[in-house]
Order: sequence, then structure tokens, then C-alpha cells
Amino acid sequence: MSEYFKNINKIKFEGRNSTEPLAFKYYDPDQLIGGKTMKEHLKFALSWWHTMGGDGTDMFGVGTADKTWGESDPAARSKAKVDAAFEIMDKLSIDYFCFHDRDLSPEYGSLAETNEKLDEITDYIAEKQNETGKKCLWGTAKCFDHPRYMHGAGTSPSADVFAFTAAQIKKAIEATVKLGGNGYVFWGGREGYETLLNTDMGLELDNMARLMHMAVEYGRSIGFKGDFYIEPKPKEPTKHQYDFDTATVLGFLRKYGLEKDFKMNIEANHATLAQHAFQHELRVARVNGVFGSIDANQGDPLLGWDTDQFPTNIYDAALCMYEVLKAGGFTNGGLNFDAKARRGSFTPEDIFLSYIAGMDTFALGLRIAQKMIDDGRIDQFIADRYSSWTTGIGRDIIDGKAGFAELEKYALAKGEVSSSLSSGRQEMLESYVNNIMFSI
Ligand code: XLS
Ligand code: NI
Ligand code: NI
Repeated sequence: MSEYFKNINKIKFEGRNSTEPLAFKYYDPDQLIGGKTMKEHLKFALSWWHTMGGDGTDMFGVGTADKTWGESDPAARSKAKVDAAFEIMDKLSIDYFCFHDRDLSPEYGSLAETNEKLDEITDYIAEKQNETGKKCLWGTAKCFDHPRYMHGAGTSPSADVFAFTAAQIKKAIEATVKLGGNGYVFWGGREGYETLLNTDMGLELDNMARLMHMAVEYGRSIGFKGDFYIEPKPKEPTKHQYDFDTATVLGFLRKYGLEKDFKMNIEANHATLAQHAFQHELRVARVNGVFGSIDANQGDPLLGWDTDQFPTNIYDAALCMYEVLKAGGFTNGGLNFDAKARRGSFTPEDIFLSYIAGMDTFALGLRIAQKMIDDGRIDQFIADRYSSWTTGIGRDIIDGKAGFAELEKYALAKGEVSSSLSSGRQEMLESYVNNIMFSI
């Protein structure tokens, strides 16, 4: 097996004063934060599509990075990708990977042949996992790039396409189980519409739910014990995507009785496309008990599409990790870098430099989030702000002892209440966060 990155050694933690670009400044895998190591908290994953396949091709130009891994034959390239991926994971100390079926192995002449070739590659990956201990965070099926999915996959007007989708997902779940993945993702790439003039929305949503029920039933029947995830995104490539945001997806899951098996895979850039903060999406998932996993990336605030940049915004990472810690940490989920180096960052070193940037950002975010919690001022402020719910009339409302009649009587007796309100202190709280962040 050849070494693909000969001039890159295993990336070491050198600390904040290091000026070595190919070293971690903040990610120290064994450092204890709140009783767990950074490695246990962060569960970083490599994304097979961006890292092993994404060559910088965009709508205006061809690729700039060589991701052929020295092979022109598709099967040989798939295998080389595995070797290169494991080398990257090893050198970056990344324990997990995420994949689409077609990232591992492309389509061949027939579905049968495609499946056979996929089996060969997943056999090979399983061997490498045994040797190295690397794990699969989640798998998914690429049901959006082939022309057959032009009108959607599970929401296609064509029952034949639905059948093909089901067959593809069945196989992708099998591959995920074989690789020991604890997550299976549905991201509805083309599950949406371009115009309502040609769309039976009710049928499409029912069908999407039918597909997910079949996936759960089949997955459980072959021993998949992990979480199914929906990854919300409001648009792109469709004008409107059905799994718009976490709140929308919750309504869908509950309507169709899928909420016990599905959690959210929240992607930062998708949150911003839905005009939400990343933290908002995580909070909605957390308070509804469906927080699952994270696609760690960031968008450009001035661009309205999924730029999938490596996350370097410390503030967002800190607030993200604050939600993760408050949710009790990851169980089956983790932090998948659904991110790609910019088209102009095309050299092999850029792969490492961009992961280092993202991993250091989340290491810092984790430390800040833990400090926000240990510091206690924010939690105390919130507890005080809602203290009227712990005694008196507030307690009675929560305990179901006061209804409209009792509350009217209470309000009439009490008189005007606005003078009892206290300030929301937003600016003070924001300055607490700054204070904590910059004294880390
Ligand atoms: C695209 C999505 C995709 C999913 C996996 O916007 O982020 O990459 O994470 O299908
Ligand atoms: Ni994603
Ligand atoms: Ni995305």
C-alpha cells in the first residue's frame, strides 16, 4: 500500500504558542474537559464525499484538486480512496468517517453489478477498520445525483423511481450495518419541488414517510440499533426542500409516527440557509429530544448557498458545543466535517490544514462551552429570570392547579404587573460570553 501524503507526518498537539501550521494548537485529544477527554466529546468524522472525492468542480469550472488518487480505473480508484482516507484519519487522529454509498463505489452497468462492487469495497473498508480501530459514524445513500432522481427519489412522481430508491437505500443500510455505523442519514437532496403547478405535495410527503418506515423496518430487522437521522435543509438543489428545518421535520416525524426512530443531523450551513442560527436549530432539536448528530461546517454570511466551508468561527462553535453539552453530549452522533477546502486551496496539504482549522475551532468551542457552564453566571441568570415559575401562581399553573378562572381572579386582585419585570440583560450576557471566551 502506497503512502499518499509522504511529506506529512502525524499531526501533533503543540499548543497555542506553536506557529507550525501542521500542528494542533487547541485540539489535545486526551485533555480532560468536564470529566471526559476532548476525543470523547468531539467524535470528529471525515466526510468521504468532500475529502476523498471533491475536486473543486463548480458550475463555472472544472476541478482544481487532484482526487484521482493515481488511478483511472473506477474500482482501483475506489480502493485507493480507502487507503488514502485511512491515512488521512490516522495522521489527523480522526476516529470516524461518514459516507454516501456512491462515494465509496460509483454506479456500474446494473444495480446488481453496482451492489457487487460496493460489497467489495465495504469488505475492504471493514478489514481496514479491524486493523486500525477507525469507525463509521453514519452512512447514507446518494439518491440525488443520477438523472433518474431528477424529480426526486422517495418523492418522485414515478413509482419505478421510488422502487429504485428503496433498493438503493436497502443496500446502503446494509453497508452501514456491515461497517458498524451507528447512524443512517436521510438528507432529502431532491425531495422537494421546483413548482407547485406540477406537484402533488400530499402524496409526495406520504411517500417520503412510507420510504422511511420501510427503512426503519428493514434496518431493525438486520440488527441496526443506531439512530436514523434527517438532515434538515430548506433549499438547494430544489427550490423548496421538504425537510426545511428542525421544526418542520418534527411536525413531519410526529404526523407519520417516526419520532421514536429518527433524530436530527444538524448542519450549520443549512441552519443559516433556513435563516436560523446554528444554535437555534440545535436548541430546537435538544428541547424536543431529537438532538442526534452534527454536520460541522459554516456558510459565508454574504452568500445564500451551501458553501460548506470548514468551520473557523469560534463563537458559533462555542454556542454549538454549549448545546451539545447541555444535551448530555453525543450518544450515537458526532461532528462530521461536511466541509470542503476552497477551490483555490487545492494542494494535498490543504486537506490537513483545513481539518486542523476545523478541529482546533471545535476544541476551543468545547473549552469555552464547558467554561460557560462552570462559570455558572448564564445558567444562574436564566434560573433567576424564570423563578416566578417555581413558587406561587407560577407553580400552580405548572401543577395544573390554576386555569382561566383562577388566573382571572389572581390578575384582578394583583393589578398592573409590568413594574415587577426585570431587564433581559442581553448585552451583559453577551459580554459575559466575551469575557469567558477571551480568558480561556
Ligand atoms: C448537502 C448535505 C449532504 C448530506 C449528506 O447539502 O449536507 O452532504 O450531509 O447527504
Ligand atoms: Ni450535510
Ligand atoms: Ni450541506
